[in-house]
Amino acid sequence: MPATEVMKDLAVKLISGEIRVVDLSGSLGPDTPILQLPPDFAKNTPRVEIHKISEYDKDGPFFAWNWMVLGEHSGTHFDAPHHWITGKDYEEGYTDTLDLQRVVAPVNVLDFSAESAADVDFLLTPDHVEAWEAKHGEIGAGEWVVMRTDWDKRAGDEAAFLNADDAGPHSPGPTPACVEYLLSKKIVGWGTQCIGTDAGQAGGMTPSFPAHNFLHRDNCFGLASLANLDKLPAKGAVLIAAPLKIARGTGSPIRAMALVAG
Ligand code: 23J
Ligand code: MN
Repeated sequence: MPATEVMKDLAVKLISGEIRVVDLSGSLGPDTPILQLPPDFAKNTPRVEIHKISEYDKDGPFFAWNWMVLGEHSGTHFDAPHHWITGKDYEEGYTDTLDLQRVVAPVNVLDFSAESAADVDFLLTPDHVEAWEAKHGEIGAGEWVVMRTDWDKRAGDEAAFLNADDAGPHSPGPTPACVEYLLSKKIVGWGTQCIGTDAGQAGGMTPSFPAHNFLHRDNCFGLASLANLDKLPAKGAVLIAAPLKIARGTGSPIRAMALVAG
């Protein structure tokens, strides 16, 4: 079908609801879980704040509006290559310079929610991904890969979402070899439902935070705190994950969404 016909068809099916837009973002506000790195290791992102400017009152008679305190890496968000030292030299590695064509792409949804419920430190390996591909089809170049853990069900309870104890945070994520395997497929990026693209215990891996290290080394993108992956098919949806055009930004909160048939 010619592209002009595809566009007409898409427009009709969006209006009719035959193609649905699924919301993949969590609510962004003071209760949004925020990553907490050990304070002796690094400075942290502040909590989200929403301050009223006016609400049809003396400060603005006809209008309501707010201003915010908002870290780039807050809530459902995008990691650009410049976020990590391994990606620091990509001129197109910032939120305002990246290639927007890349962020709208087919999405592979790897459902490891049962494994993650059974083990909060569950690690996804190349063997897991290959078994998933044998069942659902190969992961292709330019595609997103996201790991379903149903961690979004914890997002209303920051302690449960971060899930930290004396040994640090506990949440599922990929092994270093898994990230390398996905990058060998030339994916555009990797997304999770947890606070970051890496597992809770990834600070102790070699290298530290392998998803960040390898993804951004290869000019690829990360997505974190994704919601509603349980509403997506394993294959067939199109993910739209566009960051704000922050000047020289390293990441951005996003309204992540997927186009889904039926
Ligand atoms: C900096 C250091 C470690 C991590 C992160 C940031 C993130 O998760 C992030 O939001 O990029 S794990
Ligand atoms: Mn981030």
